[in-house]
Amino acid sequence: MNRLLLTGASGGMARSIRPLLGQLAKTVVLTSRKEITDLASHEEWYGADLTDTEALQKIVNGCDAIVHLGGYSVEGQFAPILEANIQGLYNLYEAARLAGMPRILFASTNHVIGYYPQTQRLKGDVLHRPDSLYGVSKSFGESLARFYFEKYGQETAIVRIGSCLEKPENYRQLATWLSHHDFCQLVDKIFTAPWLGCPIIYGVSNNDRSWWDNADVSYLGWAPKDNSEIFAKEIAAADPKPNSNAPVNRYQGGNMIELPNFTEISND
Ligand code: 15L
Repeated sequence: MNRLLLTGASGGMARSIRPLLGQLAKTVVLTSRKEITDLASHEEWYGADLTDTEALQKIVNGCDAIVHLGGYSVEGQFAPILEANIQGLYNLYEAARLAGMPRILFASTNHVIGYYPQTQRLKGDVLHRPDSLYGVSKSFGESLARFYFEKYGQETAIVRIGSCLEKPENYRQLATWLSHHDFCQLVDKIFTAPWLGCPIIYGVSNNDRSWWDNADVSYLGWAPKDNSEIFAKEIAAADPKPNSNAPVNRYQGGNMIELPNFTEISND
């Protein structure tokens, strides 16, 4: 690959995959609102907002692949979510369509299915049960990706990311954890697969306690290696008696369900 674009490039997840992206493409184009100064020799940075259609078009032009981590990634009020995850995502897909439809990895979230109980095992084709306005905006994103695939043939890997962290920090994350290493392997599989289509993939490591089933996307050959079980004792020591009635321990979306109404959340 010649040029690979990474949006939302100043965030934590982006930082974890930057070294890998350098192995996938000659030039890695980073874009974010916040400036990135620690550029490697194969990286270029362009400041842009997803609402700036002209700037976005210039950045997307000439790219062979897009890892889209940009956007609003927590619960909040509607205006900024609308701007980044709905209008902004539409702008990205239009820019991609006009630029010849480079393959896209769309960072969706487990919060599109957050209201399912933790006792249920899910495949990618279940009905959405979003747990937040943020989750609703990602549901829109999944639909938009599917629409561009059906109408134009735009390939997208819809990745419903669990909890992509250095290590799990509570009981719920023993199920939802996605290690940085496994995420890197997934990115590699998505962009090297001869055919991708528009699959829904749960972004989760090989955790004994996972609630998600990726059997439908076995054709990608992704075999996550890490298992959160090695952190289970540490978590049990910190919290020996988790409250089984607390939403964080009942619903897949965890503490997103416990948040106050979005109108009460400050976006600062
Ligand atoms: C997400 O989608 C969020 O971006 C992140 O802040 C966490 O809430 C994560 O999901 C999770 O469910 O652990």
